[in-house]
Amino acid sequence: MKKELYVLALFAGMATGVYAEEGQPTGSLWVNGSSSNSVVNENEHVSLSWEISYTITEDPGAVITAKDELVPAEKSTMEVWPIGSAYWNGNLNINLKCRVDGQEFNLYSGKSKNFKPSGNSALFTREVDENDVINFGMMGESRESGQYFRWTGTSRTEPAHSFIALKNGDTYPSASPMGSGGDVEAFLMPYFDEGTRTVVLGPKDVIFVVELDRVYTYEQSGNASDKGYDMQDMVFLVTFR
Ligand SMILES: [Ca+2]
Repeated sequence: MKKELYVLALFAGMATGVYAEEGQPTGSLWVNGSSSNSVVNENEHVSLSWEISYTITEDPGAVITAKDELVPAEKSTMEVWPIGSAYWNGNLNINLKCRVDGQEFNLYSGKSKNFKPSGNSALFTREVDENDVINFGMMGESRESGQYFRWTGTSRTEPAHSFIALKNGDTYPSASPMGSGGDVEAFLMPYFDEGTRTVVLGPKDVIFVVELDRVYTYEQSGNASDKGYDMQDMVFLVTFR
């Protein structure tokens, strides 16, 4: 321990003007009352002070485009996790596909009620490169849903673009109960700040809230009693490591 203090005291004397690597803590550590030439002797008791700054980097895992495509910020491992699905009381089938740079994968096909986290394994894991374009396709199997995939990569003004990708701090759409004060499913609550109506996520996460039945919001349809556009028919999380 005494030897460590000796080394630290020397370091303090030399610490002025030290530059740290990017992302590393910066600052100084010094022996109180010492000058830059001081040496701490064995058996001498000293008190240390320090002032260290940490840089917190909030690099996004991926950029969300205006068409809700994801573009990784760097080469990384992408994981897709099911959060929940409240689609026709859970009894009808839903489907989820993913396309990474044109290559298509089937991620889920089954009952709505089974679309939920299961142990520690993701629904889908894939190595992705910086600037890959990642798209998702979502479909519900009711007669009202139209039974076609609603793909990202389409304009948000298209009726079938009935979903949105959101990152930490984003506000939920006003058309959804999360944005307007309606009923929010329990599975979505950990990702929802009720006070601000914003998204709560890790910095490298993206959440998709998806409407699988309707193509028009209440405002668009003009039918205020139609609560079908809830964007909770399929909810999944995409994370980058
Ligand atoms: Ca719905």
